[in-house]
Amino acid sequence: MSKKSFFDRETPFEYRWYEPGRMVLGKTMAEQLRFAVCYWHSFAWPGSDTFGGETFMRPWHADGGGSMKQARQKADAAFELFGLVNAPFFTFHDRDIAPEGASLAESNRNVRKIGEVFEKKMAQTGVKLLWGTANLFSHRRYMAGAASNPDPEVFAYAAAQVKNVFDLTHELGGENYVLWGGREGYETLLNTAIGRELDQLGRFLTLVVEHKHKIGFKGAILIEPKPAEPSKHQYDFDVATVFGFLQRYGLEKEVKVNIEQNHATLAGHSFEHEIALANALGIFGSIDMNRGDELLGWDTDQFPNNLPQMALALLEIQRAGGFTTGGLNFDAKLRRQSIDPDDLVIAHAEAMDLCARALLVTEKMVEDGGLERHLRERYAGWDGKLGREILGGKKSLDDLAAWVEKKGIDPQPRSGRQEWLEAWLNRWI
Ligand code: XUL
Ligand code: CO
Repeated sequence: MSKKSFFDRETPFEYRWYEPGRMVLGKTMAEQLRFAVCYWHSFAWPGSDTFGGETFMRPWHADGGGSMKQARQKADAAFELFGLVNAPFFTFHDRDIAPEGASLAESNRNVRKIGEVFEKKMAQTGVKLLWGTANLFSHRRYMAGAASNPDPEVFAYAAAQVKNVFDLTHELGGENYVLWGGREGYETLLNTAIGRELDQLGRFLTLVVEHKHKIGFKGAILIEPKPAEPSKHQYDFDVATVFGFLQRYGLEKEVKVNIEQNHATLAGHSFEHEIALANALGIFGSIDMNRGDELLGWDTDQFPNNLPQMALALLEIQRAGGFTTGGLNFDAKLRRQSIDPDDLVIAHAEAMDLCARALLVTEKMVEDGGLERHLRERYAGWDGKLGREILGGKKSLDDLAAWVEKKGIDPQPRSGRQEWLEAWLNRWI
């Protein structure tokens, strides 16, 4: 008798690592990971790329899609998937969930009608909304940007669209509102006034923050950095750039970041760098847990499958104190040949299972405490008298010059011990 293997399609898929109720580092796995399924890649994208059209043939895309009946069918399929993989949260753009109408008023009504469908389904299933966002990049009116558009009427239109989806996010109990830059960037300086466009963006974000306080939204507003694509140069390049922008417009206490793995690597950073920096700057919010392809220089939005990388990212999230309003969103799409409905289930479930496994790796690293011990020793001097006086502003350049001369010190280099630390890391994988 042959043993059932992973490759028997009838073998039911089971989580091997993800146990939602298991305690890990003081919280349940479900509370630590706060998984979210995104609407856009999984239900709105038909499998097209620049060279070819639809491959998935979802029923709600038939005849060009676009009817409200199909939007409802899509919502049924979406909530069925959330239930199948036991995902506690979802995320959406307004245009993913409902078709664009003949006017903004009609588009907004369409979004609101599906919002009512969501409200019922959320109450029935217990699935919650991690974040909502507006699609300010697909329609041709936004080809030169939304808030950064040279035409203030486009700014106003985008503001009206954001108001509708932000209000809906609030009414659905969404825990965050996200702004990804879309086409807020440029192709050529020959037609772009950067200073003006940044001021426009700063104004737009200020309006969103004011609206948050007006409606009493208790969640976080998040910007999602990305260095390029669709624009050659995106204004929200990376975490450091976003922080500088927030400071310039006085919003660094109001807005945090949603960090995406593939956006980090496109900006020339590791995922964990971006999370660590956001934590250091006090703006860590949430993550989009997908990966790129090492050989491709664009945003491939693949489901995560690199355990060491994921463990390092989750370690930085622990160092940031874990998620508060944020969570772990799979902004990830199937490869376009993965056309069976169960491919969608397996992709999410396998990604969730591997995240759970990565969390267990992180648990071992945190409990061992080796890394923190090493860091404490490495920086111990800064907790001593000299370090505290320097940082406390008690020493001028003159003072330090006199002190070095008087003491006759000659600081000796110490090993950074990188290979030893890498060996330490590999013990837990
Ligand atoms: C685009 C991207 C977006 C945001 C939401 O690269 O990541 O889907 O996550 O607008
Ligand atoms: Co994203």
